[in-house]
Amino acid sequence: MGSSTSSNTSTVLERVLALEIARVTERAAVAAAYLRGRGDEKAADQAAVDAMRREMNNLAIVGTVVIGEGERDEAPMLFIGEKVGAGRGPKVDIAVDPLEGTTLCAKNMPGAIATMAVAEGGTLLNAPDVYMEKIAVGPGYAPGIVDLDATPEENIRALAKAKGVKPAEISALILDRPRHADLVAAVRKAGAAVRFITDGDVAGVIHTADPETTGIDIYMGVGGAPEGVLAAAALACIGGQIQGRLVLDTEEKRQRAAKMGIKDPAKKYRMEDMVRGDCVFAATGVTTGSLLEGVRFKPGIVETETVVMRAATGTVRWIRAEHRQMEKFLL
Ligand code: VTB
Repeated sequence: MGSSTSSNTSTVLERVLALEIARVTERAAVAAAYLRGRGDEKAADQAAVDAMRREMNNLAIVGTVVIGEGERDEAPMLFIGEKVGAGRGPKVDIAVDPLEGTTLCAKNMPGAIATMAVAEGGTLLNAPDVYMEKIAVGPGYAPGIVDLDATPEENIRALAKAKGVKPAEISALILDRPRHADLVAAVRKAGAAVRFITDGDVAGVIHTADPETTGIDIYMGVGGAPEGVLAAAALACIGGQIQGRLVLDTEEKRQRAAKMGIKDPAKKYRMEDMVRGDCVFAATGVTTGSLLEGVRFKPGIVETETVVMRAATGTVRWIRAEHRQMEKFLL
């Protein structure tokens, strides 16, 4: 292993972090999994945050959280701006969602994951925890095939045409929320099918990358901005397109965004604007979903499933781990 200076960040992202990052999401996922089905979202989230932070501080990085659990004045752990890592190694930006789908975990429903991304320093969008309008499709389409500024009908028609199918053969994934009533009606009017998810749009966006398996061609709608940046990090690895626009509908939100350096509150971010360099993305299943198996507790063994992806190479690794050292999870 070479010396860990910022000049060889790429090498370090590849050779060290691809495995190390999996430890971090594994640990967060197991911590949350102990609290599956207890109806306590906060406790599960806190357990995942604590575990993720502890494990992350073993990484040989000089990390700054740019997408985190909240903003500095709220002083949660893993707040935006928090320095993480062992304090030696490359300077990196960190995006975390230690428990994506807290409700799914609290209710023990499919699809909760622990997820994070590590990117070269200064290359991830620094976004406040507000809503983001999103649209995403998988790889293989001409740039700009769908667009946030086009109508849902136009997007469905353009996608169907590019895929060489009728709109009726297109499926859109949308968060099941009253705010999406008009969007859902428009997608159906265009002839496409809607599949709903109750939560978890990071995995939702990732599903567009493999429509033959998932049956999902396009993700549309308004979800969390942090999840948008994490989803962009994943798509930067596996291909596809995502656009996002922050929903800054109050003066307070515009000011929070301005403090993070966002000059144009109406900016439409392309994937390349949210993730500007190499990055590594990882997610471990907490509850079994269509992307990942959840944590399984067996006598003397904890099993986890993790996916690790890297932007520079497009490599995707699926890591099924059997953990036999229980002490590490009980700290
Ligand atoms: C969004 C979505 C997430 O929660 O943040 C959603 O991006 C919250 O939306 O994946 P509501 O405020 O409408 O509940 C998730 O679904 C899970 O954290």
